[in-house]
Amino acid sequence: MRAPLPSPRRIAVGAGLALLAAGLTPLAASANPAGNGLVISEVYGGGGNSGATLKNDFIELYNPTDAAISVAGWSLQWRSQNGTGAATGVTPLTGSVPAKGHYLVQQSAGNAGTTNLPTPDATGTIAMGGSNGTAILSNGTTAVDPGAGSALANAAIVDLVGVDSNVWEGAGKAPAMSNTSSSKRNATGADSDNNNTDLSSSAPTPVNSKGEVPVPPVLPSSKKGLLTELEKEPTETSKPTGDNTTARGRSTS
Ligand SMILES: [Ca+2]
Ligand SMILES: [Ca+2]
Repeated sequence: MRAPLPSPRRIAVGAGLALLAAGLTPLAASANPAGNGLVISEVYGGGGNSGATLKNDFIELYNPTDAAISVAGWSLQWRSQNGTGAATGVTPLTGSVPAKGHYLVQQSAGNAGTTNLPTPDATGTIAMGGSNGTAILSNGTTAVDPGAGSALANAAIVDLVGVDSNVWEGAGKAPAMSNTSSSKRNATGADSDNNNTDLSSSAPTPVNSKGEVPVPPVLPSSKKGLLTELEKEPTETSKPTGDNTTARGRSTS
């Protein structure tokens, strides 16, 4: 009668180990391979750096579902490449991410760059690393400590992207960014919880919740022809003359 008892126990233990091996699926708030929750779709820390087109850093979210998802009370957080302990930057979020749509969180600006981001959905002041660091989407506003290595079992983390950083999801970190490249998902919204295969680096493509993208400023060099002649000639000839006249007028009187 005692012989059959160990068998079910062994099966239960075996099942538990299998779940552990599978990445603790029932406990993992950040596990979203089913495409049923928000993901961090893009991370860019080179904004305003030398050679950058965009003036600001940003983090972009994507909603792969058919219904809007509220982010009220949530936050986007940042920890540097070799950081330990809690995230050092926390940007509270408001509003919601539209169905099959994006949500743009603007971060700090640098001295270079020519183009503004489209109107952001939330704005923070985090100076993100230009080539590396960790972005965390949290379901609260308390700074999260993502630990080190794979961070798949933290209930406060909805999604995490470790860009050449000391913490990541699953099998490895996402490759480094640069002043002209962001870390973004290879397929829209696709999240297997492995940063190393889910994301790669290419030119930044920020999109806000209205679907708007950056609009480059109109530079004088692009206005060739009649418009330039009409605008430039009167300005160039009248300005020195005006200045001289004013200077002479003042010195005379
Ligand atoms: Ca994930
Ligand atoms: Ca994008």
